Amino acid sequence: MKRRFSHFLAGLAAATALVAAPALADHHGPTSSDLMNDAASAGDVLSYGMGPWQQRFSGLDALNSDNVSKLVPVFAASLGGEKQRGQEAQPLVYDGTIYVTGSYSRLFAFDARTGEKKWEYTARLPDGIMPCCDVVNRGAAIHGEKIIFATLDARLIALNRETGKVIWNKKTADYQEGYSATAAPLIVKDMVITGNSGGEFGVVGAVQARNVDTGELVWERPVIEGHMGTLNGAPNGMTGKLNATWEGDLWKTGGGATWLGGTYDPGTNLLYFGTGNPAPWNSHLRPGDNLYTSSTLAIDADTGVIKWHYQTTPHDGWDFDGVNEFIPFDATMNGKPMKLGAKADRNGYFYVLDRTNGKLLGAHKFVMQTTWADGINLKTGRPNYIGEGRPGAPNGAEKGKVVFSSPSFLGGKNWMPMAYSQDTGLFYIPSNDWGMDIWNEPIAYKKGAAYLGAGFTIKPIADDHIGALRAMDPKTGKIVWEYKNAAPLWGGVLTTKGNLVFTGTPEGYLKAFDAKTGTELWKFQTGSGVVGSPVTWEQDGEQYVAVMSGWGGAVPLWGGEVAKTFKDISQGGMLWVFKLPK
Ligand SMILES: [Ca+2]
Ligand SMILES: [Ca+2]
Repeated sequence: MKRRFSHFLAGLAAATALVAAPALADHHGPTSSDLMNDAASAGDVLSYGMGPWQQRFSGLDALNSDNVSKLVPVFAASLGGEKQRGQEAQPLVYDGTIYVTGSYSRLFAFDARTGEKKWEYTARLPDGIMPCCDVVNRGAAIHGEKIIFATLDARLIALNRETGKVIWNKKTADYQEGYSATAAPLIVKDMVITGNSGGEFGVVGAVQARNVDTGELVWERPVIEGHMGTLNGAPNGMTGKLNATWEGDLWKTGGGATWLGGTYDPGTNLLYFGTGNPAPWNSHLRPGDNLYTSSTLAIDADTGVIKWHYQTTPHDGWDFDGVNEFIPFDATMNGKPMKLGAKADRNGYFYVLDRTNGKLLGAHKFVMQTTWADGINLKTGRPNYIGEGRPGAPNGAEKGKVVFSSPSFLGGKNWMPMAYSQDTGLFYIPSNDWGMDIWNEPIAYKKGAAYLGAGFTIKPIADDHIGALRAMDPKTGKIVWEYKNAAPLWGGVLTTKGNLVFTGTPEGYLKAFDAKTGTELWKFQTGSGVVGSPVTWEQDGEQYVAVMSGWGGAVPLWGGEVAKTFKDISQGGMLWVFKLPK
């Protein structure tokens, strides 16, 4: 009991720090204030990332590195259906119900004590949707009586969380132009904030804020310079400066999809959204930095105005989307307490920024090899590019010079979210060591068609692993420990005050590690690859852990020569829930 009580006090302190007054319980469901307090409320998991900072850190320690070896399943619940594929969702837990999204734009409600299905909603998807990288969904958002998720045909749907009946259903973009949506929505100040997918089809990345009760648009901010933002139906200024870093009309199909959603810092009122690759991949067709692609943007939550940007890969030529989660954290650096944020980028570097102004404070390689750049210049913030690392320009109709590039376009880290422990001060990065042969080809934009102008083959670069879970000290850039995995890691990470780090593997295991040393302490075979994000919460006085199992995602579609590490993995679609025996 001592442990739980101390956690309660810590939670109370954190809650007071985040919101001025504790919100009164609303019998209709969680309020926006409850969502801001999610990291401290141990009895529920109300948001993607377990709080607006999305640190994926739980203050619970009843389950810990001393007893995790005894962890056993409570139940498993099947998503059913003839079609399975990747299950990348993070569960939400509220009021005795576990909510999970499934492949093919489905949403399920399960009894959190028995695993019995309460209801299921399946979106009716049109023919001709164009998801680039499997039919996945990463999670839902909860607010009041609603549960909200995005669908593969670029819609946002709010359901009654008790019945599964539709409350509102809004088109966010045109799927026939190549738009889709897979990220979990973020709820801030009674607005649903979402990005868009489709960077491989020449779409224009944008962030939208909608009224959570009606689904009506409040503001929109396109992230490619030259496009106009809106606020309450009126123009609200151009993004950047027309043609400053794009030639001609290329900005009209410039990419920069904001496909992984964002984080939010209540202290600065800033939303942090990453932006995807510029379109097309063939960089010789678009001279310039191509702002704001492959960047982190800080956006005013009330107006949708961009307050600062930091571009990780100016003039990207390798599909280094900059979408990865930017996680706010507070730490003392150079003797000074600072408001920081960190991102482990597709390009293989881990960036630490001042989250109030975007100033670069550190950039550290977290993968075995980066062939495209030799470090990041801390003064200019720009990569030290290696000229021969860029694939060559096509010669007429012939493809350009093939180069070997590492990381591969699937990234030093892809979508799968890292975690930050307030206890150890370490980030836990689910990373991959792999390279690719890449070359450029001629291409012209055609609505609704792939807009790459490039070809590739993914290759392993190590004998003993592709995946590597790495503990990164954000102050020093030192990798404190690493766990190597044969197949590429593709699932999210959870860390707890119980000195634990959880993540899944394509080989089918959910694993627990000692947060300080990386020693593997526990594993459980779920029957299919784990590419979802685990969560933990307290229920009836016990600590629970849940994760989705179901192999899929981008790797089996694009895996090239690394496919042999996962060729025998079975598909699936199960929610697994664990606790210690009584
Ligand atoms: Ca919570
Ligand atoms: Ca991309």
